[in-house]
Amino acid sequence: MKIVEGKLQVVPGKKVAIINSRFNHIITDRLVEGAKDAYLRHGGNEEDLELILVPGAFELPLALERVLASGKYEAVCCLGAVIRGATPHFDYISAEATKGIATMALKFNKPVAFGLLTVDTIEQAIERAGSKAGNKGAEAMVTLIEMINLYREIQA
Ligand code: INI
Repeated sequence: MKIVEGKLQVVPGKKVAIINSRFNHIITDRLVEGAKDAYLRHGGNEEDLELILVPGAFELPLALERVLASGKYEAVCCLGAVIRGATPHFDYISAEATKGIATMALKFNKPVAFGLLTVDTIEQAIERAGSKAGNKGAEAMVTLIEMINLYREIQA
């Protein structure tokens, strides 16, 4: 049986964008650090990586649409952190961001990684931004690298 899967090696010369949400930046800056570190450790060049900042998670799909429509990027890693508060706001923001990111990935048929934390507490966010539960930004970037290579394998 032939197995088709993506390598964990950055494709040289292809631009990759990170879109990060500034809201809860104490957390999301750590996700960017993790994503950048993963990209470089898997053979990427810093010049091929661009960071695009948006105000909050709700804006992630809006910027993603523009970024993918520009045709400049091979793939996009979306990062952010939605932390539950006392009102239903969390549910609306996290649902719209999640649905919007998936919709844009399918519309433009490009690899897109989902590195949006949706957590109940700040402690859960800290755990996932470079402490005891790892760094979800790094995990999202590794997934993105695999999917870039998988798309190429399937197209070939
Ligand atoms: N944006 C986030 O990224 N995380 C949050 O936890 C959050 N909360 O809780 O409000 C949040 N809100 C801002 C939102 O994403 C938009 O930027 C804002 O509504 C303006 O469109």
